[in-house]
Amino acid sequence: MVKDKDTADFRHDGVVFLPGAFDQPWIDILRQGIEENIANPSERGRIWNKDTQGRTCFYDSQVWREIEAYKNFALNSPCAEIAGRLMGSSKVNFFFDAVFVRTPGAQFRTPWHQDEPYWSVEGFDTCSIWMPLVPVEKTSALELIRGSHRWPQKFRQTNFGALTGDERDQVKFSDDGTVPFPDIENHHDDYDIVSWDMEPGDCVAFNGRIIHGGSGNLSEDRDLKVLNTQWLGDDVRINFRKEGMDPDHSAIMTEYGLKPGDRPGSELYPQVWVRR
Ligand SMILES: O=C(O)CCC(=O)C(=O)O
Repeated sequence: MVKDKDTADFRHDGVVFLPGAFDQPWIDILRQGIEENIANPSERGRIWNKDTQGRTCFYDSQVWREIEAYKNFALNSPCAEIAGRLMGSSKVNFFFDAVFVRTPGAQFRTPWHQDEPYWSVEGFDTCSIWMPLVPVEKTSALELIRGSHRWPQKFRQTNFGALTGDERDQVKFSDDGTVPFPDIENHHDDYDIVSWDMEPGDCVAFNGRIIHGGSGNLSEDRDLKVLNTQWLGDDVRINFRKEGMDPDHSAIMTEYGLKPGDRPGSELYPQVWVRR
């Protein structure tokens, strides 16, 4: 399913579109899981945005150990192999799941950001698999700036805590050497931005350093339910960031005996795929 060209494109562009990567049984399993998740959010679940008409964007993460459907998908679906082949890694550990659920007509767009600066790990070899469980038009799908995972500039990231106002979510990106993101939203044509019309079963796989955002802009009759799973390849090591992390795994990592510099492992970050 992953061709040599996909692996080359993933390395070069930081993103590939894989149509029809997952078959109907996985879609059905995940649809059931996401409904269960919406009905029973974890303590990390939160509404990122609610507009004046009551339309919401809900986010939750790291729920796979509680929701059987997510666990099954993480451990048994082709995801880990897809990620491993795209990253060119010898082994792949599961990192965590995240869901993004927008109600019909929600306009809220995720601010432009990179994922790795929020994580409790660091490394180039990461792969996130963004998988909508309903059809999504290109204008409402995740947008990514091709090749930006290799840009040398360190950007000051968006504090997603500002969306919720919740003290637990606050991340302070004030490190020297960072600059604010340029105004990508109002200068779309200046960037090599990609997104795709997608059907359930399709996915977009991207490197944790690529600049991405968007989604939303939904028409009145469209909702958007997405599961994103994040995967770790060969060079990834644990890193606790003084500016904070979101989601912050440092406490649970410490509880499991994992410390900065370690390769993520244990039952928290299971190794799901090995190259043979
Ligand atoms: O789907 C979205 O709105 C945001 C997804 C995203 O930023 C991510 O998965 O890192």
